[in-house]
Parts: sequence; structure tokens; C-alpha cells
Amino acid sequence: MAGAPHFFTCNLCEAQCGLRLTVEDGKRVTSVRGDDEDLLSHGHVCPKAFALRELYEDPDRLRVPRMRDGDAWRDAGWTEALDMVATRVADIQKRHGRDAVAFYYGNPTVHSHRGSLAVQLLTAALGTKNRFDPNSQDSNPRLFACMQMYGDALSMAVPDVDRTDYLLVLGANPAASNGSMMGLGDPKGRFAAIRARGGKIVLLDPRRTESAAWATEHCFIRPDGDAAFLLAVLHVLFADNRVDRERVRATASGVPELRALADAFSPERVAAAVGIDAATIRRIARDFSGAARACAYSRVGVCQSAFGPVASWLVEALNVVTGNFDREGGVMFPTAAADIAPLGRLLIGNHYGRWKSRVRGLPEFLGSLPSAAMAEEMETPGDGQIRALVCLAGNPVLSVPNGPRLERALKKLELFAAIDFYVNETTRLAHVVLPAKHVFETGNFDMVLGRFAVRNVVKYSPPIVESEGPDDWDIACEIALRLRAPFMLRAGRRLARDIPERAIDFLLRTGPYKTSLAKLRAAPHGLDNGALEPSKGDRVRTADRKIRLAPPPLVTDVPRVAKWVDEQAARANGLVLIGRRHLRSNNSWMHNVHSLAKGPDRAQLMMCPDDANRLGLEGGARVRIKSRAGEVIATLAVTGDLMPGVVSLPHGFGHQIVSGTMHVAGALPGPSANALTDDQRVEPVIGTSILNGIPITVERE
Ligand SMILES: Nc1nc2c(c(=O)[nH]1)N[C@H]1C(S)=C(S)[C@@H](COP(=O)(O)OP(=O)(O)OC[C@H]3O[C@@H](n4cnc5c(=O)[nH]c(N)nc54)[C@H](O)[C@@H]3O)O[C@H]1N2
Ligand SMILES: Nc1nc2c(c(=O)[nH]1)N[C@H]1C(S)=C(S)[C@@H](COP(=O)(O)OP(=O)(O)OC[C@H]3O[C@@H](n4cnc5c(=O)[nH]c(N)nc54)[C@H](O)[C@@H]3O)O[C@H]1N2
Ligand code: SF4
Ligand SMILES: [Mo]
Repeated sequence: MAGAPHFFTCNLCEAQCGLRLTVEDGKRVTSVRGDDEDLLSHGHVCPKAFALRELYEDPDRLRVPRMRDGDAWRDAGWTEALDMVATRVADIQKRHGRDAVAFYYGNPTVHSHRGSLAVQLLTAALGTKNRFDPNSQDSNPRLFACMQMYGDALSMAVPDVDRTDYLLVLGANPAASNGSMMGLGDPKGRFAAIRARGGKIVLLDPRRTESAAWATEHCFIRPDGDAAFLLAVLHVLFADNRVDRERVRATASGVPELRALADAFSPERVAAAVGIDAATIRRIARDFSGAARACAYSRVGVCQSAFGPVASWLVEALNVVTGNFDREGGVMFPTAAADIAPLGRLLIGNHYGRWKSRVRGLPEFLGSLPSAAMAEEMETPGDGQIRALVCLAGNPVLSVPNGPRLERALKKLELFAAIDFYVNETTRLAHVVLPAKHVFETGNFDMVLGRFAVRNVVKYSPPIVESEGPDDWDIACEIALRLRAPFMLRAGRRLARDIPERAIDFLLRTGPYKTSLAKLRAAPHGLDNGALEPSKGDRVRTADRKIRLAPPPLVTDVPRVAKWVDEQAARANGLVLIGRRHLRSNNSWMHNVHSLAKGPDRAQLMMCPDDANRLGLEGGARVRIKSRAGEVIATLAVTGDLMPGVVSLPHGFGHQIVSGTMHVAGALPGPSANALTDDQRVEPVIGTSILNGIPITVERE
């Protein structure tokens, strides 16, 4: 019978929307809607919230381990499956060393406390230098910029959306993504409030996205153009004496160096290359610095470009030199109730380049190597070759560049163990799939995103349905104990079960608000710890406590930006590919849920009318898209929303091969964009994959 409503925080994206659910018999979720009283999201939800229930009921979602014998699959018991994984990992590590077993963990681990801690435990238990994660396809450039400038990768300021007068958005589409490193329920309402108080939202994107409708201005920008654009904005600010150099010098070093770099990038010099005329660049610079309170914000469109680290640094620099760093209405540091940063610093530290990938010499960053190196490390024989993979909550065949190459490499591994609840494009190649649990069964607490939310709200959602078997954390414990302390498997298992909740309680009690898990349990709509506040000077952790405005590893990459500007002038008629996200999708998954998957083909290639005419193509045509790495077929959509010379295809599709194990997703049309992206194209600073601005050709199939 339906009892009292349950309140639960959706874990599918960073918005952390509060849901109100009804559950029958402790097993059946009978209704889902937004929780109007939620202190972060105020009742806002997106279509994915309702899909959580369908995901829970999905018959294709695994409930017991699956093992593969050649091409045949069979159900297996937990003990058999876990014993097999541990025995073979131990054997491979004994024969070839610890690094022979690679570890990849995917995006959903950020959205689950038991998943986040499973990552740490498996990292320790496997002890491999071949650790990979999606950050090298995502936020590493921003983390690196923060580490260089503020001395800590996790010192990441977020825009004070609720109080700013001018929001400059580069390479983000919150109308689809619901905000990233800017955790905010109801982005639409919050953006409308900026406009209602007379503020401006200026969006720079090669596509006129859904977010353009929320902005006061949208400008097309050439893919990869952000670094040059930002240097030109800084050029204007310095040339017009709009930088209060005395004030900036009090908190930051490197002002003269930054000025000297920007000197060479006048708006007139970069305009043609970035696709924004000089007058507009000057106006944006002046409006930004003239606004009472302004913030510049960039996300994956910028991170995944050829200049991700440099452009991410320049966004931060713009906030600093205009006095908008760490102040109300500018960018500020959230204060998480359970702060994992000290733990992170302890476990990982602020490092990069401590080791390098064997084949291409790409640098480690925060304990992981760039995923673009994964396939070649598996394929290239010799000492240190990867021979096995443990993959937790990831679908790298669809999410890393040149997925088909990785697919071929995975097939040759001695052991591939996946912890996931679908047999998808990646896990179908595993020897064993250990099914993860649904979030309704594990409960939800965000250990990471409190650091990125636009308001200091903390919530805990206990499990709402009963279930048996281990979850991500338990699976990690079972593997870790078998590998490192088999003699205490039984006792360890019992002791370890509640460690994640105890860790949260400890962090809450010792954290800035001195709260506890019990208090959160008693506050189902969350505890509000208030709006963002300027920090007490503890977020800049460089040796001299000053912000570094011209960090050497980033400064040395600026000549490449100049070269790009010059080369763009001689650009021929070539097309480049960018990605996109959709509200009804979530990276490479949630496509097996009918309510989200239904409707039009969302993996069409978008192209502007001029380019389509030039190529003699029309909407609905089947086209072949070719890049250096590969080729795919897609249906063409002609739209005025794309910048000339730029086409767009979302990532995370290409499910046809799994139609036997994912019945809804498998019937969807559309290829994988990562069959076109190139594992050999990474930016040179930290090896981030370049996933936008991919040179391609398009022809009728
Ligand atoms: N071309 C291109 N490529 C991209 C991007 C892009 O914009 N363009 N974006 C990049 C970005 S930002 C990211 S974050 C990555 C994401 O890439 P990944 O992190 O590799 O993969 P996801 O697509 O998020 O797939 C998550 C997997 O985890 C499973 N899963 C879901 N919840 C759980 C759970 O609780 N436990 C376990 N064990 N499994 C679970 C799902 O079934 C799915 O198989 O993709 C990157 N790749
Ligand atoms: N519905 C939904 N929500 C999601 C996800 C999802 O897949 N679906 N994924 C989640 C994840 S893992 C992440 S990391 C976040 C990402 O959140 P966002 O950063 O908001 O991601 P996108 O929506 O991909 O927006 C990136 C934008 O950059 C633009 N762009 C591409 N190249 C360039 C360039 O060179 N310069 C500029 N200025 N713009 C460029 C693209 O056209 C696109 O509109 O979203 C999260 N939320
Ligand atoms: S925006 Fe949608 S996916 Fe993101 S937390 Fe809210 S309901 Fe979940
Ligand atoms: Mo991401």
C-alpha cells in the first residue's frame, strides 16, 4: 500500500532536483513528481525524473551477474562471478605487474556516494597507474586551470546566478544539460530572473542552442575560437584601462605578463578567425567590465576544444581582472556541507605529470591518464601493456574518441570485468557484467556536487525500495577484500557495508555547518545553508596565497592560439563537427527508457542551409560523414541554427549493435559521434580529447 510520500533527489545530473514519490509494498514506485518544497529545485524537474521509475522497472536492466562463454551469455551467482574477477586480476597482476590491469570509471560515479567511494577503493585495491576516467573528455581543462591559478584543482568558483547582472556563457547549453559545474535546479527560472532584473545573458556557441531563447544575446563563435576571443576581450580591457591594476595586484600575480600576452590579440586581428566582428568583441568587453556584477562561465564546449586549458584559464582571468572573482554576483566558492576536498587532496593531491602513458607519453593528471590513450595502451605489445580492464559505470566505446578502435582493443583483453546494469556497446565485450543497483535501492547523497552548486543546500535520500545483492560500493569491497585481504572476507564485508554512510556522517559533523546524517534524514527537502558567500581567503592555496594570472604551463600554449588565428584566415570551405546534448538524453544511456527515447531521431546531423545547398543536400537525406578516424551514416537535418561551416552530431548513440540486450535503445537510429572523433587528437597541455571542431566531409550516402 502507498504510505507517506518519499522525498528523493534525482541523481541524473548536477541540478539535484527534489522528487516526491509514492511507493507501494516497499517495491513498486507508483508516482513521481517534483517536490515543490525542495530547497534547491523548488518543484522543477525535467523529463528524466519520470524516467527514473521506468529505469527501475526496465526488464533489460540486469539483476544478476552475467558471464560470457564465447558468444553465449549465462546468469551467474555473485560468488562465482566475484571469485572469477579477483582470481584473474590477481593472476594477471602477478604475471605482468599491477599496471597490466586498467581501471576506467564513468560519469555516474560522480552522482552516487557509494559509487564515488567505490572508485577510491578500487583505485587502492588495483594499484594501477593505468587509471582512466571521463574527465579527460570533460572537465580536466577547468580543473587544471584552477590548479594552476588557485593552487587547487577543486578551488572552482561557480557563477552567482541568483545575483549577477551579466552572465557570459561560453560552450555550455544549460537548457539541455541543466547546468554543469553550476548546479542549479530550475535554470530557466533562474535565467529569467536575471533578465527580469535588467541583467544580460550573452551566449557564445557555434549553434543557436535551446539556451539562446533564455539569453539576451547569442553570437556564433567558430569552434576552438574561445581562447582567441578571450584574449581579445582582455586586450580591450587593458588597452582601455578598465583593469584596476593596483587592486588586482593585491590578490594576484602575473598582471603584466597577462597584459603582454593579450597585447598581441586585438579584436581586429581575431575577428575573422573567431567569427565575431571586432565591434561586438569590444562591446562585450566593455559591457562585461561595466556591469555592476558579472560572471564569465565556460563548460564542455570550451573544455573539449583544441585550446581547452588555455581558454578555461582565460575565463577565470577575466573574472579576476574585472573584480568579479569571489564576490557577490560574480563567481564564488560554494561551501559544501560534507567537503571531500581535503580527502581528495590527501588521496590524490594536486599533481600532474607524475607518470606518463607508456606509448604516447601523455601526462597523468589527478591520478588518471587521458582516456584517448586507452586503446593504444591495450594494443601496443611490450612491457606494461594493458591486458585487463575493470570498468565501473562507464561506456567508453561510445564516450571516448575513436570508440571503434577501443572496441577492437577490448576484444583482445585477457579479462574485462564491467560493473553496470546494462549489456551495452562496451559491456557486451566483457567476460562478466556485475549488475549495479538502481539509485532507488542505494539512496543518494552527492559527495562532489555540493562544491559546484549555486546555493549551499545539502540533502540525503535514503533508499526507498528494498532489494538484495551488492551495490557499487559492496562490489568494490568484495573485489578489494578478495585481492588484498581474502582472510577477512566475511568480517570485512560486514564491517564495510555502512562505511559510505558513516563517512558522510563524519564529514557532515566535522564540516562547516556541523550537521549530521540524522539531521539530514529529518529534513527531506534539504537543509538550506544560504546563498554563496565570499570565501574567507582559504580557497586560494598557492604558496604565496596569490592568484597566478599567468601560469607557465598555460602561457606556453598561447603561441598555438596565435598560429590558429593566422591559419583560420586561410581556411578553405571545410566543415567541422561539434556535439550537442538533449534534455531527454543522458550521455550514452537512459536511451532504453521508452518515454525518453520516443519521438524524432535525435541523432541527426545538423547543417545550415548554405552548406547543404553547396553540397546539394536536403533535409532527410542520408549522408556519409567521414573523418580521419572513421565514417558513419546519419540523416541530415537542415537548420538555420548552425553556424556556416559547422555541423553537429550528439555523442552517445550508435546502439543498433545491442538490439538484443537493450530493446528500446537498440531500435534507435543514429551513429556514434565518437566513431568520427580522433584518439590521436588531444590538446598538448594535459592531453584532453578534442571532441569539437573535428574536420569532416559530408556526402550523400
Ligand atoms: N563526442 C563526445 N564525446 C563525449 C562527450 C561529448 O560531449 N562529445 N562528453 C563526454 C563527457 S562530458 C562525459 S562525462 C562522458 C561520459 O562517458 P562515460 O562516463 O564513459 O559513460 P556514460 O555515457 O555516462 O555511461 C554510463 C554507464 O554507467 C551505467 N550506469 C548508470 N548508473 C550507474 C550506477 O549507478 N552504477 C554503475 N555501476 N553503472 C551505472 C550506464 O548503464 C552506462 O553504461 O562522455 C564524454 N564523451
Ligand atoms: N540532458 C542531459 N543533461 C546532461 C548531460 C546529457 O548528456 N544530457 N550530460 C551531463 C554531463 S556529463 C555534462 S559534462 C554536462 C555538460 O553540460 P554543458 O557544458 O552545458 O554541455 P552541452 O550541452 O554539451 O553544451 C556545450 C555547448 O558547447 C558548444 N560548443 C561546441 N564547441 C564549442 C566551441 O569551440 N566554443 C564554444 N563557445 N562552444 C562550443 C556546443 O554547441 C554546445 O551547445 O551536462 C550534463 N547534463
Ligand atoms: S534536471 Fe532532470 S535529470 Fe537533472 S536532476 Fe533535475 S530531474 Fe534529474
Ligand atoms: Mo560530463
